[in-house]
Amino acid sequence: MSKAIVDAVQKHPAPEGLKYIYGTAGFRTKADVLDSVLTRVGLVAALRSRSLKGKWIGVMITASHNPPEDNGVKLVEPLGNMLQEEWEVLSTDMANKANGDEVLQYYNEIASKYKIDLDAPARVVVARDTRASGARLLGCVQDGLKAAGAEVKDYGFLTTPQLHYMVRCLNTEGTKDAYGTPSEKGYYEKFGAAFKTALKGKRPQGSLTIDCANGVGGPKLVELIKYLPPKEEALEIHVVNDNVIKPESLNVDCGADFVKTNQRAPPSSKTGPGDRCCSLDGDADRVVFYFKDQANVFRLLDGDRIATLVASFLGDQVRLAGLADSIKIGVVQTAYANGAATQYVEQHLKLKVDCTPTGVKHLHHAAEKLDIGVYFEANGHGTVIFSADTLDTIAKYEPKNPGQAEALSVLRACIDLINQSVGDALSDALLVEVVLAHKSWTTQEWLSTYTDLPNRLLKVLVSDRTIFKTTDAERRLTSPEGLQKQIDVEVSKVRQGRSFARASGTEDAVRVYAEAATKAEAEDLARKVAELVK
Ligand code: 16G
Ligand code: ZN
Repeated sequence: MSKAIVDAVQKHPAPEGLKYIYGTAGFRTKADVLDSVLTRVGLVAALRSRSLKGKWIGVMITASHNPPEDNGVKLVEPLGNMLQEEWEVLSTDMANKANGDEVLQYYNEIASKYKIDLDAPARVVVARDTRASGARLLGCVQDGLKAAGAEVKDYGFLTTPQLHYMVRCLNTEGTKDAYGTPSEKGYYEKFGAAFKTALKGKRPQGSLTIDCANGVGGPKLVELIKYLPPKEEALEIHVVNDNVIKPESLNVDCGADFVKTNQRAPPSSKTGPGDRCCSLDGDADRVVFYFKDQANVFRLLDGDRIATLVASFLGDQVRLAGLADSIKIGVVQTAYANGAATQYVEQHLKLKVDCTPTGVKHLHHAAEKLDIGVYFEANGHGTVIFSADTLDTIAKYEPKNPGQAEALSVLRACIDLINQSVGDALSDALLVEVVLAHKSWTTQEWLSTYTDLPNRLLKVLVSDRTIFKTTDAERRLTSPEGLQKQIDVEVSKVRQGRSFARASGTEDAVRVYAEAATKAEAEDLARKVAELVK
């Protein structure tokens, strides 16, 4: 095996002078400098699987909403969670070893440090999005996996959440926690059936247009639609921006990141006032909704809105089922959540709000501590997770009357409809449709639940972003010294002011967020804080 590892690494030499980091969402950069990283990730995946007695580990090749020339890779833990932080560090170190001998030495060091039996089975599942570089990078991972003697299942093209689903299904197959059939068909059948049951014969108003960012979500959505109830009985879906034949169009002028960042519909959109739309990102783990109002003004319904909608609905169903005393719902947000959303959850829905640092893994961990944890980043990443005790309570509960029985059955269907392994744009979009159908709400009614505080996000280029250190879920700076005090002074000058600065985890920049009672005050505050940061 040793020679095979050295040979595989030498086949894909590392470019000189580059430093790779396993960041918030794995390794991500220009695709043409990733070959060496992918081979080494293959080795790490095999080690991780062996350290867990041969459990299946996932490798997803994607760069999400990044431009077409980028790519990336991330590892998935057995239940579909993001890679453990300790292993992120090992991955970073492995990616930066200079040559085959150093890689082999580090491989053996990891094995001895974690007492990994190198003869134990290693099992790894791989999949990729539709980027042109994906096939080549897949070859690089496979070289690493083969050299490490791993058993490999290649699912071809999948959305990121579908890969997480496969990993969880494979590891729970045949146990009491079995999550589903580990195949694409199994995924569509599970989510399609749950959608039908959760609707309870109610029909969403009008149709839904789904912009797929010209990414892998397009063909997968077209497939999923075949498993949904016929449009005459339930939901009519129009699929747009699903061109994966032209990989250079991925995420260009469309998709969730475009819509959220530019606060407008994709230029190609032909929808009229009131038409309900949503956009996925390039690997379909993010979704945001939007529509044009009667005055033709663009209205965004982002991750904060999805969280409030879903939390309020699940809260109602838990109460109607008679379970309010035993099941508590909480919402997890980041500092980017609009202050009005936080206030709405706390004061109107009367639910607990937790705030965590940016990045799905932080929200996921916080949500795991709740009975029902609803977590969404404002940018549309998110899902709902149910604790083992809550699942048990809901499964065993005997309803006392037909009303309770009805709510209980909706809750059970929602559990199946929500991808428990990770935020899934396709499953999240269907969940939103279920809630709107039950509430008989239009997007305008959904929007009217509260009014967002005007806000502004700025990107500031600094000479060294690593000096910006934060505390309190990134809401306050501890370094550079004195800066937080200056920000506080500016915040206190505007009405309903809030502002924070944090180093980006994905770009070489500091992000400044500000909100206030009026647009002018929010813009002004953001500008002033940006000046302080420079
Ligand atoms: C990554 C994160 C996303 C986060 C974003 C923040 C995952 C899967 N993705 O894309 O959740 O919102 O980084 O980027 O965790 P920033 O650090 O550049 O602001
Ligand atoms: Zn994504």
